[in-house]
Amino acid sequence: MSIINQRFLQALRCEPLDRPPIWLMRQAGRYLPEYLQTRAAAGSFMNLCRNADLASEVAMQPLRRYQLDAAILFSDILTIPDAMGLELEFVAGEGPVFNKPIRTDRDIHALPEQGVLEKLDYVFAVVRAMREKIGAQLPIIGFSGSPWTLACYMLEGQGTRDFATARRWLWQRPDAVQLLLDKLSQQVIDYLAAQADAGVDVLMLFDTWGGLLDEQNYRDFSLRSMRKVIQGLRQQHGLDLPVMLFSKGCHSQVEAMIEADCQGIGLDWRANIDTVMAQVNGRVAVQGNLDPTSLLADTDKIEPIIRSRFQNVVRKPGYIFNLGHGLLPATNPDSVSQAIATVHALAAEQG
Ligand code: 1CP
Repeated sequence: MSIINQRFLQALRCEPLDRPPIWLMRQAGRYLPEYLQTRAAAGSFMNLCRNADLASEVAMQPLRRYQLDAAILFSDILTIPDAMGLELEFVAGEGPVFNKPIRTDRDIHALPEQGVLEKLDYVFAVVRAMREKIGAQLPIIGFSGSPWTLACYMLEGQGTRDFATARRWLWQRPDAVQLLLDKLSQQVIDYLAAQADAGVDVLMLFDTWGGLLDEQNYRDFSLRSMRKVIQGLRQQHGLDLPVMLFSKGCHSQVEAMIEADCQGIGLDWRANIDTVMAQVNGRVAVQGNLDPTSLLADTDKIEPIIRSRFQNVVRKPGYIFNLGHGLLPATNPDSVSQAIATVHALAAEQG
């Protein structure tokens, strides 16, 4: 399908543009009253993810409010471990919990390698429903958690502050962790390829917990498995869709990420966007990196914040405007409008 709004795809090829493409991590979510209403109708977050009508509806909600240049699949990164039998639950106020986390090497050996994709059919149904609603208008981003970030939740059993249990495994049982990452990499390859078959245009790996690792472990465990995923997509499935890596807290590893053969890298808010854009110099696209807490400032403060951070990059080839992490539930939707309008104005002034 030939997508009408090519801006995001052009930026991923580092082509010059009159303004950067704009999309926002967690653009569909709890800061929107209409999202909360739809989630309530679904009964729970996982019910929402499993209902193609409602999940595609919430993916459309931010597109109706804002001039965004990409849609993102509405789902979660923890769908793969759930389909592998760990039994995901979202406990109110506590976030994701696995009823059957990995406790021993034996649990890793016992993880299924067959039959996982079939259990994820509901995700591909959401992609198809989104495509039906969006038509050719916008590109759709498909995604997965990175193998390491999935392993973090599987070894820990839930989200924690520093994933100390998962990190301890790395030092105590590195071979077992590599086996886990290899098994996950193959699942991620097949999962992303199936999303591509269902109609997504760009693939993104969320490596939210890559930044918990020291440099060597980041390369040996997290980045190594993401590189495997990219190679698998290309070699096993013959796919040439652009792939973006978002390793939160890893901007000192940009060179290694580029070597992993990705087309774009996401930066969190701690990176200096000017410095990284200069360093990358058009070899891959760079996405980011507004601090999501900045959108909690008074709405009239948003414009000067955006101007001070992004004035030098809005016309640079390969720049994609986004946050440095997901939109927070407390965000005022009007502040999001203000941020987007300011990016438009900044780019227009430089025309
Ligand atoms: O209560 C609710 O309605 C659920 C909130 C929610 C939402 C809206 C969760 C639970 N997941 C999502 C959707 C989601 N998750 C998307 C959809 C599309 C969009 O961006 O608009 C995406 C891409 C994710 C990815 C995701 N889930 C990540 C990676 C990105 C990131 O934010 O770092 C992670 C770490 C998760 C796990 C997860 N899912 C949900 C929560 C609250 C969490 C984080 C828990 C923790 O802090 O460990």
